[in-house]
Amino acid sequence: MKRMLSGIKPTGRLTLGNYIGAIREFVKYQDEYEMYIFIANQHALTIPIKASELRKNTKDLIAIYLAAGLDPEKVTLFLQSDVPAHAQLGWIMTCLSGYGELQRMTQFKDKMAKQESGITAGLYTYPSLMAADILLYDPDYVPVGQDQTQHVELTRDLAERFNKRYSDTFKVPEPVVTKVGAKIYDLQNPVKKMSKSESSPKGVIDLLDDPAFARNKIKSAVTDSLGKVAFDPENQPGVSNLLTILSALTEEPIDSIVARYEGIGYAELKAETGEAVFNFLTDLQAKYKEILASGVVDQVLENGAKNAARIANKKISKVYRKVGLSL
Ligand code: ATP
Ligand code: LTN
Repeated sequence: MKRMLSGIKPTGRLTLGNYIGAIREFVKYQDEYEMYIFIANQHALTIPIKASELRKNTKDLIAIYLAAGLDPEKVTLFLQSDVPAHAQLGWIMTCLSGYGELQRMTQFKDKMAKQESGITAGLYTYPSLMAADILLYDPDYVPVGQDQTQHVELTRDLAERFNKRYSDTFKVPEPVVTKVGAKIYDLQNPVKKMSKSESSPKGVIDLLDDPAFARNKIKSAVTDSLGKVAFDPENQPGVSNLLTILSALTEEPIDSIVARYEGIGYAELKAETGEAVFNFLTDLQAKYKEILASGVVDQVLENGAKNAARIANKKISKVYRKVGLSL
């Protein structure tokens, strides 16, 4: 079985975009791959965050992952900080990364351009830690959003550099970019990504939103004046976005939905999509509450860290030997 690894930062509440673009994909992958998924909580510290908030985000994230169908029997789910080898290899990767190489990272450049003050050194060296996160486990594939592909490219470069300088140690991983159509747009501004940090409150569906409230957001989604239900992201981004959401939640192919809507208007499409979102959230949140109340999260994380550490510790020992840190 091929191995797959991915991480997610616990920096905010999850949206329907995160579910459709990432979590749902992971649930599908878990039967095909040996999966490792971790919460990148050390990465969350690159931007100031309150301890209580970080703790809550982390617990919520795990509970939502489990509620969405990730099976801890199939997937190793753990916290980055529970496996100290991440920080250990992180330092070695930082020392292997070029200063200019990190300066060229688009995400860093964008954040620099936006935030006038409060840029931390951690934000700058973050891609080196991300490389360590990945290389510790020798995964074949790393599923990431488009914005992270440059970091996976850097990871590949660092793996090759290390292998060349010392000897063959790391597998060079392949990024897997989530499929087209797996991008959900802001309901009020359907040319912009639905994003937990940058959308208008009415444009984004939070996975923990009241389901009836979320249904209303779908009902007031921006569409167009063409009056014909068609999948045409360029000319009809709002309608196409609704079709993507409905198709993702019901597993009905977009073509088949479009065919059913011949001669039928947007109000009906919104009502059906709203209902699908309502049902999805109601079900997800019931499971989420049950999971939080059961205390299972701690157990899952404990087992996950044990599993992950077994692999990571072996790798870090090898690296320490090769670079000359262990005598
Ligand atoms: P922010 O909105 O704060 O920039 P984010 O929601 O993109 O953050 P990430 O932690 O970078 O958060 O995303 C986690 C995963 O969810 C990534 O794989 C990303 O590609 C996916 N994802 C996020 N938003 C969407 C979206 N609107 N549609 C599809 N996938 C998404
Ligand atoms: N940088 C990613 C989160 C992340 C990650 C990783 C993803 C940290 N380490 C290792 C894949 C593999 C993000 O911001 N979404």
